[in-house]
Amino acid sequence: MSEIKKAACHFCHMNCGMLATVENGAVTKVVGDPEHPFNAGAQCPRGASALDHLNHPNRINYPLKRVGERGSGQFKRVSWEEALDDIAARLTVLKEQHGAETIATTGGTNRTDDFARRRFFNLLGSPNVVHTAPVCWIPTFLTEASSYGWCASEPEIAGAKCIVFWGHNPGSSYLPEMRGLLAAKANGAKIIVVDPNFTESASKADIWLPLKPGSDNALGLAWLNVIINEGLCDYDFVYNWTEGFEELSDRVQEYTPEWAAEKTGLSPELIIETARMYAMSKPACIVWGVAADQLGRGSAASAQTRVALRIICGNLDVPGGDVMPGPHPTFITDWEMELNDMLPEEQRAKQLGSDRFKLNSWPGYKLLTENMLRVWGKSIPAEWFCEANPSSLFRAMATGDPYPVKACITLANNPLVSYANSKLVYEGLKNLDFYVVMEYWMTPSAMLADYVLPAAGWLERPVMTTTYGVSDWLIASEKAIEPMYERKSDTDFWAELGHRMGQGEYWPWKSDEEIFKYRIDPIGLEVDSYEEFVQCYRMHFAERDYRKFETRGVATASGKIELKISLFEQLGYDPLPHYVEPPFSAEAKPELAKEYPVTLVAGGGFMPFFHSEHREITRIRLLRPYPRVAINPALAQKMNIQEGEWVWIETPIGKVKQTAFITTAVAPNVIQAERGWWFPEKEMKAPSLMGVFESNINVCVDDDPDTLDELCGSFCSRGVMCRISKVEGND
Ligand SMILES: Nc1nc2c(c(=O)[nH]1)N[C@H]1C(S)=C(S)[C@@H](COP(=O)(O)OP(=O)(O)OC[C@H]3O[C@@H](n4cnc5c(=O)[nH]c(N)nc54)[C@H](O)[C@@H]3O)O[C@H]1N2
Ligand SMILES: Nc1nc2c(c(=O)[nH]1)N[C@H]1C(S)=C(S)[C@@H](COP(=O)(O)OP(=O)(O)OC[C@H]3O[C@@H](n4cnc5c(=O)[nH]c(N)nc54)[C@H](O)[C@@H]3O)O[C@H]1N2
Ligand code: SF4
Ligand SMILES: [Mo]
Repeated sequence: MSEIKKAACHFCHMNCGMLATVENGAVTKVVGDPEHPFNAGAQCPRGASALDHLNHPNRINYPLKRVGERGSGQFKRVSWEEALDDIAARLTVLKEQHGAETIATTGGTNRTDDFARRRFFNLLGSPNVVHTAPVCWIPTFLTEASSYGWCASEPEIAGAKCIVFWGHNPGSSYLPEMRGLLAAKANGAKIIVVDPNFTESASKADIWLPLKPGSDNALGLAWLNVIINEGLCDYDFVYNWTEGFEELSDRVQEYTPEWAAEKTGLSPELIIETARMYAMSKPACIVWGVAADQLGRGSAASAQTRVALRIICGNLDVPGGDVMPGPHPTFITDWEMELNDMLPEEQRAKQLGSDRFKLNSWPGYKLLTENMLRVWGKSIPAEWFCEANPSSLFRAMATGDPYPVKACITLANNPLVSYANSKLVYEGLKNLDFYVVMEYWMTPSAMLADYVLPAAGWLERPVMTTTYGVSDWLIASEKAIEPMYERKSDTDFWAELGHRMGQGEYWPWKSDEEIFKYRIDPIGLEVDSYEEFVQCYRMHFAERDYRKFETRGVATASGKIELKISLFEQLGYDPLPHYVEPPFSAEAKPELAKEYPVTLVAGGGFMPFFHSEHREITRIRLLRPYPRVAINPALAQKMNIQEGEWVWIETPIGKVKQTAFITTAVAPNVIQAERGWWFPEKEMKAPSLMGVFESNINVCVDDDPDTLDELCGSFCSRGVMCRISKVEGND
């Protein structure tokens, strides 16, 4: 018997609709769903490899327990009962002896266990939940939320007259979104791309602004200067709805286009022309990418400029502008599922890094939540928005300062590759008393674990996505088959561990489907089961409302849209847009400029990979067998480097090698290295750990606390000082 199941690809954030054919309990075919609005039947190479992922011989299919030394690669198969009983017993002892805060967790990007991890940790009593939040979206979101009470995360580019893609390249990182860009362009919208490199998206732009890596803050300030001084603001909007315009006007006077030209490498004329283009096209959108969150110190300050631009030009929450969704009104959101109130105040205070990086942790979250509850009746989830700082966590693991971290559960994350300063992360993980990883594969990080647990993939479990829990829409998919072998869904893992640790009453559901049904019920669609919801509706969009600041008010302390952000002031930060020197510029570190004369961009999504994933899948790997670093022909010639040759990339903290890709897409003094590299085919034990220190660019990316964003603790991967040299002989 053959059946078609409505699945959703979870190999990137687009969650394209997929149709999975199931025959006799096995998935035999996966194709793009022609009726799905996101992908309209298309599949990228990752989506097309769904069956390879499902059936791959390297997949972890049973719980594994370490039997040799940590990192020796020796594991034995155990039952789930044995693994969960032992994990629960060990965590209970650690909590009793050292306190719940000594147990931490790390997670990956936009996965499926969203609320469950946080619920478990709140009930456990530990505030030390970590994701790559500080470098992925969160500084911008939280700056926006502080200024106008939510994030304007839904740019309506179809109706916009001008669209600014700011450090964002859908041409590599959100393929289906590229259709929107092309359609908007065909519709006559002007496209501005702010990116040091000539990307797929830049190739479609009316104006490409190739600024120096890390100089976004200066460009934003100069745009504000031009728009304010040329009187191009939406004054009705500014006077009726905002606070702080006078102070903003005074503040930006010093940031002239000439001043910014020196910082950005762009001409003053181009800065002025593009500022006018953005301000004079109404409505307009700023679609931002995570480049702007990865500037290190100054990431949130750079977000402040984009926030102010959107406000003074009247593009906030208007049709064709940057729409602010707010929470879904009836669906039970992640925030409602997390049980944040269960985490005692004294445990919140122990959140690592929250004394210094206050916006993305309990101090900021508490204030934001108070404001949001007043206007929306719901807050943003603590997951991603209220976290321990990753660098503080790994330092605490490695050094015991301010207190030792004894145990960690890593789920859907490859810390050795994803966070800055991989060698420090390694020291930290090696130092743990107890480490648990739930994974598809034996990754370098999983090699260090005491238990490695088998995770079910998107064909084996239902998925419901609400964009980190903050969109007013949701998309849902059903599982095609039951999990193969002994794989489990991530949520099942948290629930089953919770049951063993005295949390039973808080985990009343028996399956992911039951949880999702419980959460969609208040929408009132009258479906008998979650599967019926997926078959009949598959997604739900709350009714779209614009200019909600008029009807609902604004979730800030003043009740106004704040150009001068009072919440920043409350936390002790500068409330107005201002300049922060990038942490690795020649001005910031003149002593290093001579030795490390090249600027490294250590990031940017690229096809066919998603972060550190898919290196095992042959037909994907064949598309890009080795890591590549983009080098301008002039620099390559100077360094005597030929196309395809191995090249050392070196910063003061580390050295890795990648192969040369010689291209004029990068400027002569800039290189762009790929991220996420390790080699599943290499030796599966320490110290090699599948070559994780050979080409993984985060070996070279620093996380010195003084270089991190002051508000959110983001590390800098865009604009790092480095030097390159040809790899000689058998180096
Ligand atoms: N230098 C530099 N560093 C960066 C970035 C950069 O641009 N430059 N980008 C940053 C960004 S934006 C992000 S989001 C992070 C990404 O960081 P991660 O999320 O850690 O990256 P991935 O490699 O996608 O995922 C890690 C692991 O999760 C496993 N996995 C995937 N899905 C699931 C699942 O559903 N359940 C379970 N149990 N396991 C799963 C995968 O097999 C993989 O081994 O990296 C950040 N790090
Ligand atoms: N193929 C693929 N797709 C992905 C991912 C992946 O790993 N691979 N990861 C997913 C995730 S978790 C995320 S967060 C998104 C991220 O996707 P995006 O938001 O598009 O961000 P990035 O791809 O990291 O970087 C975007 C652009 O920033 C440019 N850039 C580098 N330095 C600077 C700078 O200093 N200023 C400016 N303005 N631009 C700069 C790079 O050249 C790059 O083109 O992609 C998602 N999609
Ligand atoms: S773009 Fe590719 S990886 Fe992303 S959801 Fe669609 S098919 Fe999957
Ligand atoms: Mo991300």
